Amino acid sequence: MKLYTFFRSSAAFRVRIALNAKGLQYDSIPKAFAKNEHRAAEYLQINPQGLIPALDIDGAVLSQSLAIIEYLNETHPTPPLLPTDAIARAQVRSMAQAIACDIHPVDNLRILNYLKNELKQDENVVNTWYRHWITEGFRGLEAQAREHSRGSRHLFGDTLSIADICLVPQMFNARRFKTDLTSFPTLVAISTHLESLPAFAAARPEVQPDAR
Ligand SMILES: N[C@@H](CCC(=O)N[C@@H](CS)C(=O)NCC(=O)O)C(=O)O
Repeated sequence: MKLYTFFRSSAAFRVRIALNAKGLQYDSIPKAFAKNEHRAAEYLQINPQGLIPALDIDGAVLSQSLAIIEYLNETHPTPPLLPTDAIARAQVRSMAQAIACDIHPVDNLRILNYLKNELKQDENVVNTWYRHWITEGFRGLEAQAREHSRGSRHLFGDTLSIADICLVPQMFNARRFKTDLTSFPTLVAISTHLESLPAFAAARPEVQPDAR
């Protein structure tokens, strides 16, 4: 398998965690955002959405991190990343999507670039925007975590899920942009535990080959 990735891409970070959790080997093909390699014609032929990540499985290319992770989960069921109970499964997806569909898209690089370059907003405004949407999203997620987490080690119950896989990269971004996390002690505790697990540690941006 070939993963089109960028060390700081949080959507690629999610897929790296899932691949590691499933014990799957893959080759990293970095695409540098600073050089706009994710918008180059060569990459658009691979992933017409022009976003990172994409996963090439023997010539079949998948895009969208949650679609990729669900594919990996279906084809490599151990360890499971979704509960068997349908209600629980929907609750896990709700938490994963609160991050992947509500927080992450409005803080994406192309949005920040549009604010900066087209709307002429300065760095202070852009960073305030960034933190605002994390804070908004984390507020609801903290309440869901308090309800569903058992022991503040995972977002749902006491096993790994796609919600955990979305949380750690988002927490990484929150810290990078110096978001005040004092209102989110459950999320911080869960993320701290998850970050200590080998699958998460090996997926961290700073240890990726293209980070050096
Ligand atoms: N919903 C997509 C989001 C993918 C995405 O936005 N990736 C970011 C990096 S985390 C990207 O490629 N950004 C490039 C840009 O905004 O120009 C997914 O989950 O895969």
